[in-house]
Amino acid sequence: MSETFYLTTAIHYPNGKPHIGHAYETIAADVLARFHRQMGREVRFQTGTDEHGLKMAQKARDLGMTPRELADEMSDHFHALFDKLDISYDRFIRTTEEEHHRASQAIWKAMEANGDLYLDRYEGWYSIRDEAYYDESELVDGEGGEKLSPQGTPVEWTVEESWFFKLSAYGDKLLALYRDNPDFIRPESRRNEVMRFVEGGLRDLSVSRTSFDWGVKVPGSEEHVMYVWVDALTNYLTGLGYPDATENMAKFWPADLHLIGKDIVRFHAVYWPAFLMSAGIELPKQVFGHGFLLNRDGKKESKSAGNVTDPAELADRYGVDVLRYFLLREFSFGQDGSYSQEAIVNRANSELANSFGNLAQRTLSLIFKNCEGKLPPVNGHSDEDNALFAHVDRVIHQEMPDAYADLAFAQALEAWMGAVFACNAYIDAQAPWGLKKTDPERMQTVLATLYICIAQLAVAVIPVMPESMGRLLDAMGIAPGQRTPEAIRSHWYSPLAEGNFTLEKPQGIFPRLELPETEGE
Ligand code: ME8
Repeated sequence: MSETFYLTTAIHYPNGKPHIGHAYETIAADVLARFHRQMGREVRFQTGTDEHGLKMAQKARDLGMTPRELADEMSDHFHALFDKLDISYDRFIRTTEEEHHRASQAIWKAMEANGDLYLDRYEGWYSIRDEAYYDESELVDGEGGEKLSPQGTPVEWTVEESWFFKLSAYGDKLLALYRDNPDFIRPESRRNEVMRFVEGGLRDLSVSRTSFDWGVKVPGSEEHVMYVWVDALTNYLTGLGYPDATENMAKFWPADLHLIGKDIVRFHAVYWPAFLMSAGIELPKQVFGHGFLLNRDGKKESKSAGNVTDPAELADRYGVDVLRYFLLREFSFGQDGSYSQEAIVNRANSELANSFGNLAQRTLSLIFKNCEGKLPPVNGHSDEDNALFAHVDRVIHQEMPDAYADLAFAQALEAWMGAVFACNAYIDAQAPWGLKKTDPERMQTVLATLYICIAQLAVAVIPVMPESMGRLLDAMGIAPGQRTPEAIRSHWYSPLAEGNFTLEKPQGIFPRLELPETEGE
């Protein structure tokens, strides 16, 4: 059996349309899923929508809809966006699915059977937007002196009867988990934050609500619905068929990676492992909290702040692959970054159109014109050819896979760009356009060398730009089954070069982009 890899994104609140942060996280997860598949692993990739909770209920009420209607409408937008962005998910989960209610009740019963749930009264500062209670000491003062959560959202003093989870009993076990598995929480800065939080002592967690009924019913206590985070986190199990002992559970649980944003690390790295320990279920291997995308003014886009860029519009305007490339190339994944449309255009033009696109276009056009579209033979290698191969090999066999596996997307693409620059420097130095008359054999070798390097570099960025690299490799006569770096190096070039394939007149893959007139002033 091949090695497996189960990764998940957060499930998104469908209380509005998706914003760029949702696209960012899901694209990053998709790149990883595609990368691991390319490495021959059996990947399962899950995303979806988180449809319960007070936030959904309130938003629906404001809009004069039922929560179910709101969830249906908005979940469709997420689904459609992810399809548009070429997200290769295996399962799109909605927490209103009946299977999910069953899974959430099963984990609840397992925690109850372990003696970790009890009924009491809850009073505290509750933020509806964050769906979380905060300790008095965590609150900050707003501009008008009002109390705000550490995320800057309004809080209200709330009193209700509630089921509690004995989180306080899990502090030492959690600290042991973090100590024994230094990679359980990444990046390091988030791990430190969580460890400090847990070392400060954990209080029991209120895990049910009676003030509204939009959620999963508590088994045996039907006037309570589960705190939305209990059911939300359980989605990662539901998608594999829990509580049944399914083939997918056996194959894919524990999850290899929960990819989430930095604001919800505490839920995934403290509550979730505690719930799982309580229920006697194995723990996921890693939680990675990525940074936030901010707009050009350094502000976080959010539905509640109303400053949302529609990622589908960006994809229509600049191209899906350009957007995917930009988001992963521009920012260091663990850190926040601010973006602008000007930055998208600049990055796409300098790196995709002018560097890689132009390299491919120049090379293929020369083969088309000077070699009648037939792939030229390699007539021995010079030191320059060998140096270029060594550079490209290092990048695609070592630097890029290491960086992808480490979620260092910007580094993977920086290494890729370095190899593209090396190819451009090589073509300029070798000037194959001048060799046709003076040394046609050398021209053939130079073009063949570039052809191999371009194909290898295209394969290495398939996870980031699947559609455009697919198009380029099709045009180069490299079939889907041949799109592994190993296959390219060892098998395909000679049969192609023996005349089985003829290039069509090459079309540019990345057009030069322009900024719409209203942007970038
Ligand atoms: O938190 N930049 O849902 P959500 C980057 N339903 N990432 C961002 C972002 C931004 N500006 N804004 C949000 C929830 N995110 C819960 C999750 S999981 C069991 C339940 C990320 O729709 C955010 O950090 O508010 C989260 O990982 C994801 O988008 C969904 O956010």
